[in-house]
Amino acid sequence: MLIKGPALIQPSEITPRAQFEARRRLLRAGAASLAAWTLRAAGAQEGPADTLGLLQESPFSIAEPPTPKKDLTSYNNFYEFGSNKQDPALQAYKLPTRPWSVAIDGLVHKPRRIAIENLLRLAPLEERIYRLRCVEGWSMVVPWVGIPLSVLLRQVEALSSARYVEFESFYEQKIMSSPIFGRLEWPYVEGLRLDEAMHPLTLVAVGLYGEVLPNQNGAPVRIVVPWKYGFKSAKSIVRIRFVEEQPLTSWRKAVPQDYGFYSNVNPDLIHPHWNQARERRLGEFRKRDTLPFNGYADQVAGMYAGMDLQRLF
Ligand SMILES: Nc1nc2c(c(=O)[nH]1)N[C@H]1C(S)=C(S)[C@@H](COP(=O)(O)O)O[C@H]1N2
Ligand SMILES: [Mo]
Repeated sequence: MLIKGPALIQPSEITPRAQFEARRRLLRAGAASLAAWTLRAAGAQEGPADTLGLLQESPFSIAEPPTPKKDLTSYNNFYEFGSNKQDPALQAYKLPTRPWSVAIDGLVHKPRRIAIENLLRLAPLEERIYRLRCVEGWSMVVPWVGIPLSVLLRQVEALSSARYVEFESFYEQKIMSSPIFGRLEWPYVEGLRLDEAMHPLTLVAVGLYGEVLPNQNGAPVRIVVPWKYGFKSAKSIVRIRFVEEQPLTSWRKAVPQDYGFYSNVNPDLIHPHWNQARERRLGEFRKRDTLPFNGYADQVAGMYAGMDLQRLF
């Protein structure tokens, strides 16, 4: 169902706003759901965006309306820029997003460093709408622009000993919180098992709402793992390392009793300190029931067959 887009797209060339709004109206009308559809640049502004031609909608996209952009960009966790949900929107302008590159190394045959400008040349852009939920209890539907992480990981030819990947976020003390912030240490570190990292629902995102990723959402490139709690989705990454042992992630290191490595969305988990059964979607009042694996169980539950998810949470 995918319609192939052009191979040469840069983050600066992501769908202009007007075009996206037209598409969103279609989404709202329920026309999109899982159907592939395209929108020509006709009537859109001139300039680089014209080269987009056709865009594509991920078959993983859900039909629910996206959370308003102002909510996605004004209520954030990005602790390098403070601990209030409003801080990242005010402080993350300090993040220097150019020049930027992502090193992919560790247990691989061909380590590489990929400049942000080249990152998206590796695959056609896909625009994807995902539900992403955070352990704090709020949830949202984000129209991410990104490519599957697997596209990047395949560039380096992993050694057979590699079993996990570790993500490292950008850190610079001059502009960010001090090296130990509360109990969190910088740089922020997250990780996935290799099969999770290769799953087509795991993205490297470079935009949202058809626009370049705002700094507070993890510019210029961040991970998105929609069936896990938000903290697994490392922002502003500079390194992806293939490793043999399960990475010691920032939150686990800081508060091991509360944070598991897997962190799959699980309403049934009996957690020592909080209940994960319900969530509030940004912009809504009434809480809704949280779905196992955030509603992506059909796609991802198989990866955890036979695992005790109460113990390996
Ligand atoms: N580098 C870094 N990445 C991070 C965080 C962070 O503090 N630093 N916070 C995480 C948490 S706790 C959440 S809930 C999500 C929030 O992403 P959003 O602001 O785009 O909604 O980012 C995750 N990625
Ligand atoms: Mo979070």
